[in-house]
Amino acid sequence: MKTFSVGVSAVIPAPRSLLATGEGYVLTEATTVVFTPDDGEVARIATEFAADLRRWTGLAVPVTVPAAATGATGIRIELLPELGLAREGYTLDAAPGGVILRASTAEGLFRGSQTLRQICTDSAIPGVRIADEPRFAWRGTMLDVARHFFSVDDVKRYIDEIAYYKLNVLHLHLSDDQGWRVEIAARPRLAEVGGACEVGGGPGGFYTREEYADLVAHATARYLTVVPEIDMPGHTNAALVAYPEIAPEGYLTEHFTGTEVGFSNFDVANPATDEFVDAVIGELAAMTPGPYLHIGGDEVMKLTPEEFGGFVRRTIATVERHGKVAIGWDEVARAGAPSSTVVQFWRTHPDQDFLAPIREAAARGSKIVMSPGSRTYLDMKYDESTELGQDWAGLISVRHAYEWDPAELLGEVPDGALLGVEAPLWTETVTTLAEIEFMAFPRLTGIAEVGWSAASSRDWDGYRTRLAAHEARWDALGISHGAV
Ligand code: TNX
Repeated sequence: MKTFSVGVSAVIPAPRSLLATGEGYVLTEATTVVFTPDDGEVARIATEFAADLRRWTGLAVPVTVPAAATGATGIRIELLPELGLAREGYTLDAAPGGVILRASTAEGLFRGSQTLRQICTDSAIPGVRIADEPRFAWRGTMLDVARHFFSVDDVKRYIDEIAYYKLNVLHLHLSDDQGWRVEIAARPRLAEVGGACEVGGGPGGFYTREEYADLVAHATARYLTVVPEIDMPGHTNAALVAYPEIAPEGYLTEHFTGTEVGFSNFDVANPATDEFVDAVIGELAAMTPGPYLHIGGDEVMKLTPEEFGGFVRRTIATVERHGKVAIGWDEVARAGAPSSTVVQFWRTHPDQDFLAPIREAAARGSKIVMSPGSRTYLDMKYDESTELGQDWAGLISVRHAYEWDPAELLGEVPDGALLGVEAPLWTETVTTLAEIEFMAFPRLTGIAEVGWSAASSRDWDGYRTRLAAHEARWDALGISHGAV
């Protein structure tokens, strides 16, 4: 993607500290990108940044390691573990004599290189001193590829767009009533049959194992962890159409193109269901380099609490047996999920009835991801005039998505229990990449800042001013977006 400067005073998410120092580093034909040490990841980050700069400025921007770069002038990218910066932290200094980006991990360098991309103009890198690190470890977005299917290329482009805002988790909702979206070799009918449907009756689709691996690699290269979700035991109509033997007795197995929820579930008393779950989770775990596997668990309406709880606990044990950490929608907190399970809060805000079990889970040791429907749901309409989207969790203006605090909402929990924030985009009404972008930007930008920036630094008026520069960039790059 082409670089487009938003200016030194418009970085989103706002850095921990940023001091504009005036005169900056002027880009010339002599400008080089120098990286150290001579390490594969550092080289890749330096090379990609230089390529971006080249596209943007038309300058040659050679990339070298220091030994080869005698007399080189320009941009230094330095991995210095001994600095002891936070995992994703970095420092950035730009002055007439040159630019230095430093971090203690390659991930920190990558995050810092996004700041550099934001502030760099076609002729200079403005004078600045930045010291930055995130507030929360989990800054995510979820894309529902089940209600409508999106191609690998579309998802890759979206990944590029969100990495620019230092998001680090892409949660893929890979299965629902309308479609199953990833090939599982041990259960081939899931993708072949379960994948051939979507909301509204379109053809659907699925990612082959190779395509899924390609998608994950694209995300990993941008330091985004892919968290795959297989939603169980409800939201499972597509799986049941493919494998009717694990449906409850009398269940009518037919493709579903509507948008109602709560009508489907596995036959949780059938041993074949546990075998099915083990096969799916085992294969998906082996295909997924990240530590997490999402088991869904939401909106199960036809099972008793005992049936639901038993299934959830067995499924979490299966996830753990395959070496992953389980995460589930907040219903799992009431189902006796062990403290190793991450709980994702999704209810409207503030709903104390739903928050109490989340706080109790946190008190028992579970980590919490906050996705309050009334703040983070990117499928909610901006206002009454928004054509796309729903409104069951309320209307969510750009300001409303920005002006809230996850710690304040969650309330008293042990230190470290709040892992971070995630903005889900359900796609019942969303059918194209342009529509994804329209619903995500600029609300997801605000969630990125909620997750990254210090609570004390957040202020709507300042944020809104910074956002204007990003809107201009989206317009220049053809990224669609809502209005502030
Ligand atoms: C609720 S939030 C759901 C999804 C829908 C969404 C629409 C959650 C865990 N479940 O199945 O797509 O509302 O906004």
